[in-house]
Amino acid sequence: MPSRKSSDHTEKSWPRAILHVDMDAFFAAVEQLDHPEYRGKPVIIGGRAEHRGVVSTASYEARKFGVHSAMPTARAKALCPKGIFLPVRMHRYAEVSGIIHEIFTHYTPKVLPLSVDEAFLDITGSQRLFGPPRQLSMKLKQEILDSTGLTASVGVAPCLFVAKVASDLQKPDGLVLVPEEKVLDTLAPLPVGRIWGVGKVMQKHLNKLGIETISQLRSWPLKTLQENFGNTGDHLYNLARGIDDREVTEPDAEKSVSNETTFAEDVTKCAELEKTLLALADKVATRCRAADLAGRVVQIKLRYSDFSTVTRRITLATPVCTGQVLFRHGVKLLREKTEAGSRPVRLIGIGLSNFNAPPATQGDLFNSHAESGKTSADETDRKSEKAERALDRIREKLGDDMIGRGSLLLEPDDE
Ligand code: TTP
Ligand code: MG
Repeated sequence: MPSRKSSDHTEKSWPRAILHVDMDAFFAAVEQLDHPEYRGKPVIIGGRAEHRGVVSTASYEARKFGVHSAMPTARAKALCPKGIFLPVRMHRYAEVSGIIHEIFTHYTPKVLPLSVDEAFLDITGSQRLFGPPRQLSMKLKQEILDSTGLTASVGVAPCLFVAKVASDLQKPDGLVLVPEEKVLDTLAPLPVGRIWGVGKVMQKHLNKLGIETISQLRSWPLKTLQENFGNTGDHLYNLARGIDDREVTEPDAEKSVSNETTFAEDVTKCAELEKTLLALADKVATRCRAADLAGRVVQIKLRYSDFSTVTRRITLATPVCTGQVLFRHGVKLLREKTEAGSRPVRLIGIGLSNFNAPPATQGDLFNSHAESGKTSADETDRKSEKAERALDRIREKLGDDMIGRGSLLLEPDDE
């Protein structure tokens, strides 16, 4: 039956293929992985009801009771009294997040991390090596499962927006391919709220105009949409047609910003090494922010007294540009991956590389996502970025010496 094969575009290479991958019930799935007794049960992760906490996420078993992210935990308890309620263990989720984001880079250098558990991959150029999108996606899903024990859902489409929509269509453990000729039909029945940038307020506005679905939106002329929504009108018009020309840009892997120092006398005490590392991290971060760079790879370098030199690195889920965060990862590498504390050290250094656009400049649509406050760690990191940018401005005005480098106080660990 040659005709079946030739009409099945999922078997062919695509002229442009964007893959969106998103882990299933991420925090809850990690808890079920680490605690086999929770598997198959309603698991709800979040703040405590008595502290007016909210739900971060819920396992698919708990979602059947109507429990969902951002709902007050007290309400979740009322809906699902037999649920297993657990606190957020960000440290553990970040560890798994690091593994999956590393896996993404096996398939293409063009990776745009969106959050702790999701990313876009431009796999257009990867098809020669890994096969067409279905084959590549199955391999990626399998590698994630083998390495972490967790399932991910994948969507592939000719553009970012449709890929993101697609990954959500068959959750959990989904795989949905939307080749060009299926884009319009796939989008048509979906509610307008699925369009990026359409929040609750705009959705209400659209509903009032009688627009519930994307196909209804498509019947409105561009001019009318512009009259009603200004510039956003163009955006609505295009996305309703699956037109989205944003790119997944390759991070500049060559570039790196780093700083190192040689001690007058070899240092064995961890406290002193860490103090120096903090000052170096702050300098590196300040330079990165000045150049509008945020990087995903943190690297430290140590030269021991016998001149043997080691480097240790970690790839993060999202790009960072603050001394606070850089230091936090640097110090973890120092404590866990080197002999600091037992061998005298001559030189210490820290650097940031694998630059992508800083999250705040990735476009409004990404902002709206980021602002939904996905994780407490993200929030802490955003706060430290704000604070450090404020310091940058004061330094610019008053000169560098006015503000001590040690002013970067460490926040309590979020673990
Ligand atoms: P999501 O990918 O939105 O949700 P999920 O992975 O739990 O479930 P699924 O993708 O299968 O629908 O978010 C990823 C993690 O981010 C989630 O596990 C917990 C955290 N999160 C919050 O802390 N608060 C939130 O409001 C949301 C939406 C997510
Ligand atoms: Mg997810």
